Amino acid sequence: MNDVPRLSARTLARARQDVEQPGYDRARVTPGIVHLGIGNFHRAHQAVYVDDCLAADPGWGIVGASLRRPDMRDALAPQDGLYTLAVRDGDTTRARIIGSLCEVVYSDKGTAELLTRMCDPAIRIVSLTVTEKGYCRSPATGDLDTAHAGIRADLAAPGTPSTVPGLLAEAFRARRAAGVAPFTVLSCDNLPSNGRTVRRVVAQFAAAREEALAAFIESEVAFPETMVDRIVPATTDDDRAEIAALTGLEDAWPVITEPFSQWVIEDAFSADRPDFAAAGAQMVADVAPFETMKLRMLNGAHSALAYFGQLAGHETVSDAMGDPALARFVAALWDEVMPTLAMGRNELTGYCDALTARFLNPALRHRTAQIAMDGSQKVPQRLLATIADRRGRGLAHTALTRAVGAWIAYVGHAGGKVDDPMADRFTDLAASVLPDMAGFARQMVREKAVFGALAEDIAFADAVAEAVVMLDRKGVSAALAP
Ligand code: CS2
Repeated sequence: MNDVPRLSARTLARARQDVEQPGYDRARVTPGIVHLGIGNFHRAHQAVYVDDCLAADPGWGIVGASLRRPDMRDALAPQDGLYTLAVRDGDTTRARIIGSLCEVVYSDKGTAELLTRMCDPAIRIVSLTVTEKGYCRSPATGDLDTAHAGIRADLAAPGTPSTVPGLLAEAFRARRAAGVAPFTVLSCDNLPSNGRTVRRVVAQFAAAREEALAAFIESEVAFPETMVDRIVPATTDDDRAEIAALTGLEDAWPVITEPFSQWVIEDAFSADRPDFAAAGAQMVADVAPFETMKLRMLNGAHSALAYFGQLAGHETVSDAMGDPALARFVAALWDEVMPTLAMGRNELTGYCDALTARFLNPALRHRTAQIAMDGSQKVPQRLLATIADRRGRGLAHTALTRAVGAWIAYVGHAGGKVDDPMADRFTDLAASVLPDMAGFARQMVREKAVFGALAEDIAFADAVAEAVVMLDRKGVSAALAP
């Protein structure tokens, strides 16, 4: 690869002809957005919509922030923030260079530099993809987790915050003190009511500092709800080599995705915003029906495929969905979810067909291990909320219960040592209860932070325990046999 030049502003013109390039003068782009959590998802989603807005208004460039690691900055700084978006569909890959990222900030000495950017009056939106756990909340109640080590540290030293609630509260305090209007907080994470979720943790954090600050945030700051959707697997070295060959430019961190993309945004901003609709986003008054559909149908099935897939030895979502037992299971799961949604049957059937095709896209190689991460943060809104809804209406939920069982069996088989903020707790439970899988399942269901009110439901715990034992004894295919 030595003769392939590295992607940068200087080498951009040397990209192969069929590689799409920024359709605006990058020299005129100035920052208007700070984005917290600059990972692959953001770069394949929001940053692309923004890229499409920059020709009309170059004042919306993005300053990306990594909160934990320097690797994205180190990859993109030599590339002047440029990176390749590779859209894969079956045998074809289309490459496009995205230029909306002005800069990536990260400092191992803390977040002072980031706070300075967040307080710049030109910044009118702070958006986030920090994953479920970045909100430092209890997954079952949605309240700020005041026992969280990062939150405790930020409350003790609020001027040098490191958590998302701490950073946002401090930025609002500083802007207010300087007479600068607040920015809009735009959560792009996969959470129910993501706008209200972030508002709640920020306001609760602020209230623990100073009531007046909390009141200011509650009354002056907009936190629009959004629904985000695009499947974006982690980048591999094979992807890097393939993309360098395709574009003629070496990119240290290209991003791979599917053709599909959807962004539904509540049209309620504190200040101005780019014309996202012109870039294909849907600006609506109520995001909730879209968000519930996406979380329960797409993400619910994704998590189920991830846990069953891991148990059955399927490396990717397309392998798992190609397993007839799992495809049948997903159809049964969707049958249970659909009556809990606001959309009509026809619309939902079309949605299921589209999801099936997306899951089967073999070119994505979306690993089940990646989706299996952070189950304690994902299972509540992806599976348990639907179960609670169906129980409330006296409806059965066999498939949903089995999916929860698959998560617990997956955690149990790993002895609790999974990639999850609650891994220590799960490891303790596993050590005290296993090899009694039924007992482990009952103990897991008692975890209020995950199961909320369902933690008290003995009949539910019994049903989950039965599903886990079946999976453990018979294996996935036999346990799911009709
Ligand atoms: C996935 C999501 O990793 C996961 O948990 O379910 O990232 C999923 O790919 C996106 O929500 C699709 O929009």
